[in-house]
Amino acid sequence: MYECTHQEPRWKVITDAVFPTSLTVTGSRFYVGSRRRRKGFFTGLLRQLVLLPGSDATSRMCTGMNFNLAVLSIPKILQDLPVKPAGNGLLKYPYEADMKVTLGSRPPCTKSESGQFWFNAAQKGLFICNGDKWISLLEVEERLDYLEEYQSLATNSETMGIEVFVIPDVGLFAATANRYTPPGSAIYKWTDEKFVAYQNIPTYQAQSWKFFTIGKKIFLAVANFEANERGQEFSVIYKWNYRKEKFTVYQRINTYSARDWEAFVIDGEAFLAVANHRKGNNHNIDSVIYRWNARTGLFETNQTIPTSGAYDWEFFSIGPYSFLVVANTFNGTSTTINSHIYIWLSGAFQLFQSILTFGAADWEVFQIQDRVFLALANSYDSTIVAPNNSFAINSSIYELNITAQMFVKFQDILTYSAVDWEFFSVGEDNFLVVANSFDGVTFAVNSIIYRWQGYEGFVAVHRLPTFGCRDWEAFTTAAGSYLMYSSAKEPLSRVLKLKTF
Ligand SMILES: [Ca+2]
Ligand SMILES: [Ca+2]
Ligand SMILES: [Ca+2]
Repeated sequence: MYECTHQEPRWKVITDAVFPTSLTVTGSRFYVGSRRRRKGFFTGLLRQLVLLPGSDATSRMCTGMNFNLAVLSIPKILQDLPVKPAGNGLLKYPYEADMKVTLGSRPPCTKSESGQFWFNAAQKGLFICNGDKWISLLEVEERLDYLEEYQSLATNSETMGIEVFVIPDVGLFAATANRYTPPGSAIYKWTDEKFVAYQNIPTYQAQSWKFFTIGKKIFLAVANFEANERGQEFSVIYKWNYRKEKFTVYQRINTYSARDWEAFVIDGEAFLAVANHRKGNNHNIDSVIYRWNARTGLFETNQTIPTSGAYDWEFFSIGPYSFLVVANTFNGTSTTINSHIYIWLSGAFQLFQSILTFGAADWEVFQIQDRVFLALANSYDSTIVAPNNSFAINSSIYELNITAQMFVKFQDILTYSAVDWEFFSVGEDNFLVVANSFDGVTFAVNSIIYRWQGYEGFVAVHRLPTFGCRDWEAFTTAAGSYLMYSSAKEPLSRVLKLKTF
């Protein structure tokens, strides 16, 4: 509210009684504080005191202080808040207004609650009802404190990739891309705050899943790395059957050791890109971009792009421009090869920029304010010779330089056969988690969470023991935020809960 002298508070009051859920303060007087000699006047530093209508003490403020400060500290919303006339139409004086503060979970906010307050103790927020919805007056932004193991999920077999998605009015799901054919891969449904097995789908050394929608149609595409029992090699697009509430086969597409699917929309048209890793022993093959044909209801080849051991596609758009970046892992002799960023121009993707990568396994695009970044996961540098470690190498974060119209290296981060980056936010803070999979000796390596610290870039803040870590996914439910990771080396995935304060 205001301060008369600059003193740090040396103590705080902790009440032993629970704050009442409903408190009438009509006719009440509040003594904020007093000092022995100048009884009745508050001196000292007062933090986070909200002035409520009807309790305006401006006229009683101690002398010799800056009046503007007191005005400034009244939340703006309260300054304009009209005090609603009571039933008889007479405008009450502010100090006669009926005040009501409700605790607990979000109470209703209609005309009759207008001007009332809700204190959300769980999230430390004070809200006022404007007759329609709760408006935040003070809200503590959540901050990541630490992580807790939340669910240990035994999977069908080792899991190469996880995809978490929401089907509207149905729920939250996770699809795991599992190694062995029987029983194949699995879809889990978030039930009673845990993932529970929902559907099994036969896959052939599945590498990843991609969820996407076209209008009301809901799809899930799997990248199969191996041929089926009859030697046919294809990846499959599944479609959600609303009636059966299950995914069913929709379209099979010939792929070659497929690693990844990417789904995107350009000018209202839906596309799918597959990362073909190799054909037999040949890693220098075409990856394919398919376009949705609304008439046939099928994906058709739109463009082929030569790739070298393609591992990942990542789509992003900046303003009117659409980009697709590929992670090239291996060209048959070396992992130190270029990966390419393509830009969509006149109906096709054209080379935009090449970046030297080292067994590139993943690109992750993210934005912090108006800055655009690309995080690259480097897994292996084949040019490094023993006793030096080909796995303990830098992964890099690139930033788009608008003037130069290219991505420029922003930061190098030492990683251990990095295979995935995942970007996520908690409150106002931004984070990257890396999947470190192998340090040259063991698969038991820490995966690291980095926090965006502006000028310092990304700074390591949490070390998470993982085993053969393959993929990270971040997701949020009404109950909180979570990270999930899969292991390529054991049939166990884990959900971690983000504890905030
Ligand atoms: Ca991808
Ligand atoms: Ca990623
Ligand atoms: Ca991921």
